[in-house]
Amino acid sequence: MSLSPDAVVDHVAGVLGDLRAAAPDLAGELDRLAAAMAAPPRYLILGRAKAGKSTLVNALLRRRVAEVAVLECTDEVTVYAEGLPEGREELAWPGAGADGGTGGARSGISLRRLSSAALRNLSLVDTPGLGTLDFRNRGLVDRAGGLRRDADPAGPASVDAAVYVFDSVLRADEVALLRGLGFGSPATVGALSRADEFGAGAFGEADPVAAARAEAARIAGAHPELLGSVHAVSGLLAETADAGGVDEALAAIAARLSGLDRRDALRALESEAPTAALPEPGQRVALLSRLGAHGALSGADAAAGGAAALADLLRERSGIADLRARLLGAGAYAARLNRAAKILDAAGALAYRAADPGAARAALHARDEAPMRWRIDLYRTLPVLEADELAADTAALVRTAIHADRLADLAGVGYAADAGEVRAGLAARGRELGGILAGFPSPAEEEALSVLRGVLTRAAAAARGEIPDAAVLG
Ligand SMILES: Nc1nc2c(ncn2[C@@H]2O[C@H](COP(=O)(O)OP(=O)(O)OP(=O)(O)O)[C@@H](O)[C@H]2O)c(=O)[nH]1
Ligand SMILES: [Mg+2]
Repeated sequence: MSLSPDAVVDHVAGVLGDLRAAAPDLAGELDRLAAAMAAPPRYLILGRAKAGKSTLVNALLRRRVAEVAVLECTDEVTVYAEGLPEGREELAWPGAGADGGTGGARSGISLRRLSSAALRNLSLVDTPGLGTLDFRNRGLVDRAGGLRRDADPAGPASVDAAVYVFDSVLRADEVALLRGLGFGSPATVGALSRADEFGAGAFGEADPVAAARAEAARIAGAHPELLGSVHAVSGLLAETADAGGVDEALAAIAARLSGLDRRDALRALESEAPTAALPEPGQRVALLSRLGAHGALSGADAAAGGAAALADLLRERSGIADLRARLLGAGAYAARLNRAAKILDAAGALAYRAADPGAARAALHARDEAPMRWRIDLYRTLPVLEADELAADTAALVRTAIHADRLADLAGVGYAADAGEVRAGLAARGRELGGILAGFPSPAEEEALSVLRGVLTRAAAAARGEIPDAAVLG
């Protein structure tokens, strides 16, 4: 079984292909849906004002495209997607009518097309900060949060997943926001930003990046229903390393701190007056603005080896590779499940308009038994389950099942379990579901449990050797 994002795309492409064959009159609209399913997953980047969202966008795109500033800065929602010719075009807000709901003024949402290898597998939507002071920006953030529900699934503003950027503890209003986002925790990725400044930052005794990584793991463990993972990142260090901010001149300045006593190096970075290490004022400014104090201190020795060595060190400190792997791996898989549900719904609505609706409906349902389908149907229920504290047990069962790639996962037993233990585990799971159903399940729980029951029944048949494992798992 491959639980890759591509496996989800392939399933939906198969369904749309079947439908196209049965309803050639719908070819144009079905091709549009197929292209939308094939386009890379799109992440909404959300977080408080100044959390480091735009810096992170630049770091992930390996290019300085988003404006970054010390003061509140981003005042538009920008969809970054791969395409040529490069350029910016204004979009209308989904569901807002012909003028984008602005009465002719700027809509506040635009599509920025870039030729970028980074965007081939991932699309990002930068937003103004939550809790922003500017009234207009606040409206934009609210609308951006609604893109999941309102946007045409095949349109450029349709989002599948989110990256929540924050730089300290999650406050109550942020938890409430995350709970209402509706992507499901596997498609909601936390970025604990400014890892280089975490805690006391460069000026404390502890390594700020190590402390941020420990805190990220703690937050992920505390909020499994909100965030599928949390990654400590320094957008600044990643942006400098990957978006062309490191050159030999910068490395030479940083190398001036190499071999210094730590206190002397800190003093050189803090002091506005020239020091022996940094005699020119511009040197200190260059280090602080492009590396920050922690980057300058921890990178000094590497910088003595040149720009490439400094960039490698910054990349490691930044944590960006870990975040990127999540966005392209498990996050992308969940994002694909979200988009698949929307595209299949749109295809279902289209089928009614086919010249031969009966044939179209039959084609649409031809792959209902495909293993990928239960995962799509199950994932649909997850955002509602995760928003309901009373459904936490069901949500946990659903999260496990979504990612199950062996019968043992569905049975809740270890990989070393023998066939008998797997069968017993599946039976125990079935009783567990029965217990939840005998309580007061919510409609979303009933829906999830009915899908899960079907899966467990087939898994039990597979465990008895009556059908192949792949008929259940893919
Ligand atoms: N030290 C450090 N500074 C950072 C980091 N990320 C961003 N910054 C700085 O923080 C400031 C704000 O960064 P932005 O990326 O503009 O933040 P934003 O969340 O997009 O801000 P708004 O769009 O105004 O909400 C800038 O001065 C950045 O250079 C980081 O990882 N480490
Ligand atoms: Mg910004």
